[in-house]
Amino acid sequence: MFDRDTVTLSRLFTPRAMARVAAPPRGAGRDVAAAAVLAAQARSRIGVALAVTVVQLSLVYWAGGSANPAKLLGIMFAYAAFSGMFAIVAGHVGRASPAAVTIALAGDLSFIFAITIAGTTPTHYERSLFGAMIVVHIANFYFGRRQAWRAVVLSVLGYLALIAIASWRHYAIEAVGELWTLVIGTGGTVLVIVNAGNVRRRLRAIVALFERAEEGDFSGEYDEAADLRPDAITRVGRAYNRVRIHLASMVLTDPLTGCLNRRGLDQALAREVGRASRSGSELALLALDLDHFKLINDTHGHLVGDEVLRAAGALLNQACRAGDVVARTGGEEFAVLLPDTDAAGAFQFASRLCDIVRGHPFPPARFGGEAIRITTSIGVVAGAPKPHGDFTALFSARADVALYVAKRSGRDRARAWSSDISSSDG
Ligand code: GH3
Ligand code: MG
Ligand code: MG
Repeated sequence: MFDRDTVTLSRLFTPRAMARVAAPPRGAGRDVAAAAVLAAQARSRIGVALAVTVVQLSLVYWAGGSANPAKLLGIMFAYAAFSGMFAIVAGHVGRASPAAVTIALAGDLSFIFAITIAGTTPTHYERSLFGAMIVVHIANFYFGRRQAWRAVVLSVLGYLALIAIASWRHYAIEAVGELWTLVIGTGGTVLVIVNAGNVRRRLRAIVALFERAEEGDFSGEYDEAADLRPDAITRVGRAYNRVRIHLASMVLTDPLTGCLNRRGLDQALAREVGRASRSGSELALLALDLDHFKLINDTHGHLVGDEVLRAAGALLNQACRAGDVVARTGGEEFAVLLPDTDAAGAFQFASRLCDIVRGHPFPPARFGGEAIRITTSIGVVAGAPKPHGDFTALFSARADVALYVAKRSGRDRARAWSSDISSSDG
């Protein structure tokens, strides 16, 4: 199950697929992308115009159509020249502003309405709406929702102009019927734009979750309840929600002890520093290093050493209150993060931890033999976080300095950081 979901996700979220649904570029980036799209689409535009004209001419020659071939060819060449020139300029300048994109779309719509007037009887003018819908769809897909709305407005204006021209030429036009066709066509198009926008927004939310996960932050969850009708995107969101639990435990926890690892601690520290600096409360960090641990391995073997580490992690977790964070930061090194704790409270707790570790018989009974006694040294730092950049790194460094002093002053003790600590030897 887990594997299948992973494979599905990896297929869906290749970097290229993610880039396609990522937030659209803004400003200069958007203009560069628009120019590239216009340049790339020039050939298709000219190709489609040629095909439409060939069909219209075929109708004239083989099906007795009444269109004027010269007019059809004139419109086709004018549009091909316009599109080609536009693409050349866009490619050369390397940018196309939103106004330029709208002009290009207006060119497409002008071609559709002009070829309709030249090649279609007024009773079939609604055919132009199908063409206009394609332009709106292209605008929506390649240039975003705003351009799509502009294309809708231009299409409606174009179609109204078409009807006006037909009435002016005294063609038999049923104006109410034509307007009704226009309303239905526009309504359908609007629905497609809104729907596509929703899909894009939901995919962007999933991409944002993956981007956070890439940074090691698995706290975000896809909000399944917000999807009124669960669909394929909901299934992707659900799959992410399942997978994120596994990923979070793989990336943020230490497999031996089940405590957070260094990355998990860094995240918890950043989170707690943010919270404490917002609320103005204090925060404490303890850096622990088991004493003479090498000796445990040398005397009892690595397996027993591992078991002692596992038991030490459990012991620290037991001693902490809810909200405290225990992490294994290295081989026989741990850290404990204490939110809402001042220097005096943290030092008292650290001293109690020294007592607890010293008094605990390691390892668990299943290893038999005599109980192993170990001790730990602890560096303590506490304070109210300042909202400046490197507080987290400074905090950790100070806890390490205090730990170093605790080791140097004889081990099995806690030392609190102070500005003159490095000169004191306890
Ligand atoms: P000190 O009091 O100065 O900290 O002495 P120490 O022996 O604890 O420190 P040192 O850094 O010299 O050695 C750390 C030891 O921890 C060495 C290594 O074998 C052991 N160790 C580190 N990671 C693991 C682990 O995952 N499992 C086991 N069993 N031992 C480990
Ligand atoms: Mg060590
Ligand atoms: Mg040690």
